[in-house]
Amino acid sequence: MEIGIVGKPNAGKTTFFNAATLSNATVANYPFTTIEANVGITFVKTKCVCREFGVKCSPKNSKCINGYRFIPIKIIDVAGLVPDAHKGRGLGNKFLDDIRKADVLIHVIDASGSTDEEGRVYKPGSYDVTKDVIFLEREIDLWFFNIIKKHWEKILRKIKGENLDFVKYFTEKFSGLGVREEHVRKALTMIKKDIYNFDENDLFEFSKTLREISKPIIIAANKIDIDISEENLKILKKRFPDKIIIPVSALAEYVLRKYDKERKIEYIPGESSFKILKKLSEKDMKILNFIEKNILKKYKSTGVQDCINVAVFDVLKKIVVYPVENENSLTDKHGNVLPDAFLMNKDATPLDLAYKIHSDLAKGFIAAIDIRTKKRLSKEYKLKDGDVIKIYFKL
Ligand SMILES: Nc1nc2c(ncn2[C@@H]2O[C@H](COP(=O)(O)OP(=O)(O)OP(=O)(O)O)[C@@H](O)[C@H]2O)c(=O)[nH]1
Ligand SMILES: [Mg+2]
Repeated sequence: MEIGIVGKPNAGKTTFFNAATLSNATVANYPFTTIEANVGITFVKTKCVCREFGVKCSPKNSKCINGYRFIPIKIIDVAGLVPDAHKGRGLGNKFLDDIRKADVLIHVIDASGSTDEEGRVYKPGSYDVTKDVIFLEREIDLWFFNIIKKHWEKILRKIKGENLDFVKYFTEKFSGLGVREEHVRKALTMIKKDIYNFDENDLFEFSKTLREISKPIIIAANKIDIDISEENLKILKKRFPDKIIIPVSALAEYVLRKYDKERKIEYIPGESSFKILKKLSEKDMKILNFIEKNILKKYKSTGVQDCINVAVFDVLKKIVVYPVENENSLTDKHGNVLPDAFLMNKDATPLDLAYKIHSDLAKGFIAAIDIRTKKRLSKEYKLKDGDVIKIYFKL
């Protein structure tokens, strides 16, 4: 699973990345600060099942803080994209190749309207923020389209000549773009036209639809801490009622996580409050008071964790499943309690879970038990969010 961060220069992508990963990649108030992609690990947050079972977790593949399970996922921050990047403007869009495998994109926009489409700085409110949404999605769609277009004629010749299955062959060809068979099938049903009769417009529509399915975009309306952003957020939501738009202050989240790490405060990512742990300087207090009043009280969180959670749970519809070896102590063979939390697709089965743990486990799969009901589950049972499962197998 990978999340890609995209947006025009200077929108706050790297600040978002640093907040989400607590890294120190370079941030600056000028365009094209980032040239090489930053790759890191962030965490999706879910209520852990430990409280329900009354146990204390000792997680291995994830972490548990105050009853919340944090599961790692890869996140990538790339260079800014400007209009006509697909024609080579700015840094072009070659760097989009860095996010070709991303399952979902977070589009960071400067909701304060203080940067133009090239990332040049102006007075807050002087730039129409709705323009970003349109141009950026178009650039990404054109990038996707151009990759597909380059191979299209050859693909059609090949499947016709060798009588191959289009969906299978196409998916194989573009698996590097994170495209799966079900994405291609869905895009084809939505286009409702014979692939052999596609003109350029049809191919663009098909590529765009496939991009929307295989790389959905959510919008992080960043710099929400700047006054005018509140008004712009309303404009964005009105203009794009079907899009997911989340108010974000990447800078505030970065400060809170950093202060938590320095033990100045206790802060759990995504929460609406923090606890001050010691006497702080006047400057620190001023910053924290500002964040509390203008962001946490108003929007319930800084929005960074929300973006990651919405991307993983609402958009990609992932569920969390906990495999254990001992159904009584909920441990693995080393005594770790609820050691692993796996992100699975919503229609995954116990056999899929076995594969995720180890292919040997899947090969020798006998049965699975739902720890809550102690009932035996069929191989085809559809796992549910929060399931705790024991798998029986022979080697
Ligand atoms: N007020 C405010 N400023 C922010 C926020 N996030 C980022 N910034 C500022 O916006 C400027 C650009 O931030 P970056 O994170 O470097 O932006 P970027 O999108 O990675 O920029 P490029 O790498 O140049 O494309 C910096 O001055 C940041 O401090 C925010 O939530 N609030
Ligand atoms: Mg950057």
